[in-house]
Amino acid sequence: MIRPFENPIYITRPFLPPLKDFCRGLEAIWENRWLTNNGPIVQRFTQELSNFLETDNICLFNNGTLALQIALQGMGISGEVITTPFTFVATTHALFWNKIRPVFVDIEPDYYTVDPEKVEAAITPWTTAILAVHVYGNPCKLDALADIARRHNLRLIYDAAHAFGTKVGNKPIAHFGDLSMFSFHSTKLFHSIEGGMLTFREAGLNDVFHYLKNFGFKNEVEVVMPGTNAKMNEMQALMGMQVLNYLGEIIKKRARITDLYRNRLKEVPGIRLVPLLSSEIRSNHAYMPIEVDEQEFGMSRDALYEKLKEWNVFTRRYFYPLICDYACYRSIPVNDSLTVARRVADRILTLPIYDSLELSDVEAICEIIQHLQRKIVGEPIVSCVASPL
Ligand code: T4K
Repeated sequence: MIRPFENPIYITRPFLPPLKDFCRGLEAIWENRWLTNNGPIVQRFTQELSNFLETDNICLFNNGTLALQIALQGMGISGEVITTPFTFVATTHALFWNKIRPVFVDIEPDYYTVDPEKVEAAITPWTTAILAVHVYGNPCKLDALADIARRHNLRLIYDAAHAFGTKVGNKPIAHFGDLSMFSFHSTKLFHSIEGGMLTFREAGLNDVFHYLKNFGFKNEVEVVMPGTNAKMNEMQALMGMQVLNYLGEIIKKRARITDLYRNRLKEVPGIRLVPLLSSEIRSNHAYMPIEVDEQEFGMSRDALYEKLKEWNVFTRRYFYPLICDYACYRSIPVNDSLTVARRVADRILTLPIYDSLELSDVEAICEIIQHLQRKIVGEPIVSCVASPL
């Protein structure tokens, strides 16, 4: 008998390393009395990430938003940047804080990443860069975007907030484009409580990013640029270092959850799943998006989102509304019709996924979704489902 969950099932729960290991790490911090400002643990974490990602060009931050903001400032991006409206609002905020005009173009319908054809069509003499998002951790159309950037002499920047752990043909996703920003927020499969990272092609940017995240200080007496304070602290680095040890295990558990969702939901009328990724891509299983077709499913996405709450299941509508529809960005002219982005934003629902989510709970969530669908179309309910809360 499927009953409403006793405790809320959220979209995500952070992975936590064993408490005793974290406490041991804290003891070392207490002994050191070094809490922030490029302390020894931040330095070690940087080295470990550098080994893991096979690149020396990395810089850590206190969160992903400031990392992206600093990336744009440090690279001297200005004028117009072509980007996606189907993302978390921080992608566009980073442009805004640099006085850059976002040019929103449509996404492709399979994996919801920016559509390269639309990007090319939106280029003007003021375009300086493309800011694409590996949304849900799925890689953008990497070759097509690289080709456009090369032909038009544009910088190619990836918001890879969701994509830590994703690989393309054995290469970490960090190796694509001129620069990538990763978020290590607690809601991400890999996290440092809060945190962010830039990886980049040009080694010369290393100093620039280090200055910018520390008020622009080059040394005790020289401030060489108007920086801010965006440094990662020692507790964040400690958490990140310990979570990194479990990354493989975390991704494996998420892969099992994804498979189960896919198997259980593929036959449900009105539920669309993203197509399977090509075999050269190793997914990090960051999110579990589904599209709800109101006609076929018998209930709108919003109705399903609300109904699931009655069963104590808290899904999210990542990413609805589109960024260009938020009050603070509504006045920016948008030339693209954004047909796909609008359709997807109205149908998308991201289901709970995290390493400690039991497979039996995934079964139950699917059962509830199926139950709701059958109830609407009036088919007999095979399994026994209790009333909602
Ligand atoms: N670019 C993209 C594409 C992004 O998605 C993001 C962030 C960024 C840039 C910026 O990176 P950061 O500056 O954040 O590093 C969350 C996150 O705050 C945000 O990091 C993330 N994207 C975005 C997609 O989601 P909310 O407001 O939806 O999260 P919240 O607080 O509602 O949490 C969701 C659920 O997670 C909760 O209902 C319960 C669970 N949870 C959450 C936290 C924080 C826990 O169980 N424990 C926790 O500590 O924004």
